[in-house]
Amino acid sequence: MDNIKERIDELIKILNKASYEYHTLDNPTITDQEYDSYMDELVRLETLYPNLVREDSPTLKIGGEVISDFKKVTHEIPMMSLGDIFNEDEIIAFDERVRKSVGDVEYVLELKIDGLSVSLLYENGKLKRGATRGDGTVGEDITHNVKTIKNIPKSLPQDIDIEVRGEIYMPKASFVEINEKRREKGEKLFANPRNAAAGSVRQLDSSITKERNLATFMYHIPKPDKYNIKTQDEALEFMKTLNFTVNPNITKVDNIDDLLKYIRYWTKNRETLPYEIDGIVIKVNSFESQKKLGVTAKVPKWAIAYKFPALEVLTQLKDIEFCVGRTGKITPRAILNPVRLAGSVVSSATLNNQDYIKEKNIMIKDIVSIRKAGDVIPEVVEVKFERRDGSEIPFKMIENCPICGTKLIKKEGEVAYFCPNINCDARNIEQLIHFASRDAMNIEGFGERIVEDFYNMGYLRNISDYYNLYKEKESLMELEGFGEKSINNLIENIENSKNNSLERLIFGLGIKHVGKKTAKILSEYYTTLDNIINSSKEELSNIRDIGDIIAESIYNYFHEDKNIKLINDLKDLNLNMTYIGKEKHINESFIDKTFVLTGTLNSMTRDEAKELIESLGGKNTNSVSKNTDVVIVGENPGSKYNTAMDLKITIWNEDEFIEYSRR
Ligand code: 1X8
Repeated sequence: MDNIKERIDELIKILNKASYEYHTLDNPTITDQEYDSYMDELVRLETLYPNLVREDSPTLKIGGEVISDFKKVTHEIPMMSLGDIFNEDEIIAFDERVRKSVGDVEYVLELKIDGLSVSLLYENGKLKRGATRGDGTVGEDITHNVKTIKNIPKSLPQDIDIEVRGEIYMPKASFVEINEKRREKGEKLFANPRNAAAGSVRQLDSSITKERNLATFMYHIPKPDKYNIKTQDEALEFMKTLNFTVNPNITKVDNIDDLLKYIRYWTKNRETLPYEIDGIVIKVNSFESQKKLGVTAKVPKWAIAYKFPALEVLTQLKDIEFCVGRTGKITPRAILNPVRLAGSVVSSATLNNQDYIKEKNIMIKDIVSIRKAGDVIPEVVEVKFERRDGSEIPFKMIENCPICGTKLIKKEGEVAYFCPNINCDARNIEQLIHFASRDAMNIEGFGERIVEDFYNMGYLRNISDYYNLYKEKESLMELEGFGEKSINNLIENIENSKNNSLERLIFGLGIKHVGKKTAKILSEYYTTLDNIINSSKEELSNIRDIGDIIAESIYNYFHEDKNIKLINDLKDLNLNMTYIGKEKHINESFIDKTFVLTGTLNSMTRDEAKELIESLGGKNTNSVSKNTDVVIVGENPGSKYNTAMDLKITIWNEDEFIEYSRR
């Protein structure tokens, strides 16, 4: 019997260690199969000897517990909140106040996790209670749910009594996955990971919480004296030895310059993290100094939260407008009361299509929350229904093109409406903008405003007009806001674009279903535009990645009189119509530098990214070392990201990578 008990203890130790390495350290040392076989052995022994089943056995099913209501718990030491500051001047003022009181000071800087605070109570090394912050004094007992969170240890490696505090959050990946499932089931979507985490913790049935994949970072010990801990960074280290997950991106600084550097770094790079943060917490490291600084009625004077510019804000939706794209597609757009969002002023947001508006039940005059999607185009997240007062105006889809008045059509299997008029001004202008855009002919200077003006003045009605603009030089120079120099620049940019490789021209033509990638495939395969024009539908559809629909669209495009004329005009104007091959521009940011990729990029595959790096003169390697020049970090990066930070290697996020590659 003693032998069996020993083996059970041993198995539990192995399984707990494996689970900790897997969930907390993200660094498994045994395979899933090994884990399963230890677990099987433990289950077998426990079935044979039920009196030896330990209270904290990992076999005990966690996540089936259902409670009838949340018990109130009183925090022995109140859970404080922090004072908020919003700009660098306030950070400097905080630092000055602290120094006035305690002299030289060391700060611990921590990421402010956008989740909800939790208190965990252990007795004799066993998890006894989990509680929310509540109003700081009285919170709610969520022990049954806390037990389902994988990186919260159920028992500690030391048999001590301790309370630790931290943040429960939902990783971005879990958030996306959970909303995906909710969408499929027709359930209401969570607005953001924070709301999703809060909703998941307030569940009576813990099996629901378990499915939500929550996680924690612990950052505070309320009674450090008991363990002879004298500073915040010792407290963090101590929690690590107890198998709690402590955020890895924590640093110590002793001067304002380094403090601001950290703040600026994370303001810029927070999107690269796999979880959301809403600021930086600045804490005086020494507990003695903390005591000296003291507290106010509500918040400590030894710590403060610097809040980032908001990623999501409320504003009023004043109106809904409709944009006509170059293919005639109609996209509704929300006109907003201008608000600051993530560092810029936003006055409109996309509404995608009429179904999206209906799904979210959006009305004109609603108060809505908006956020930046993928960090660029603002998007309406949800309506604040509780703010409605009856004056809202229901949305009605238009029936005619807002520009040319033609009756809109809806095609089989498509959600969006289209303007079918191929001479619609809006379509023409969008097509001209597209032709000059960066990924197409890359004619610098021809943005939205100028193309629209030149179109309305009659200088630019179709694509070939770009290449005849030089004839209008004298009269263009007379226009307000243009001088000889700027017109010369525009004309030179147009001239240069004549030498572009074929794929840019093909993409620029705006053939339906032909994106950048298809344009490249066609160019590589056929090498000249004439070969493409003379190809049959069958031949086209036999090319890798080109299906029947795309083949049909390409074939039809090159057999329409209007387009044949355009191509002939462009030929006469001496545009290059052959594939030049891999464009190899040597780029200062890449040449002779060593790159490492980690995480998933949104706009390209790993192989495409590697190809791009090499085409610009850079080298790819797989592991981060002192010799690495740049680490490119996508979503859900691995440990390479942390190594890069430890080694202080330059980190680019995806946008920066793309930005540098285009210079
Ligand atoms: C709130 C938070 C703190 C920390 C991280 N995330 C938060 N949401 C931290 O100290 N690392 S501290 C805190 C509070 O005291 N209200």
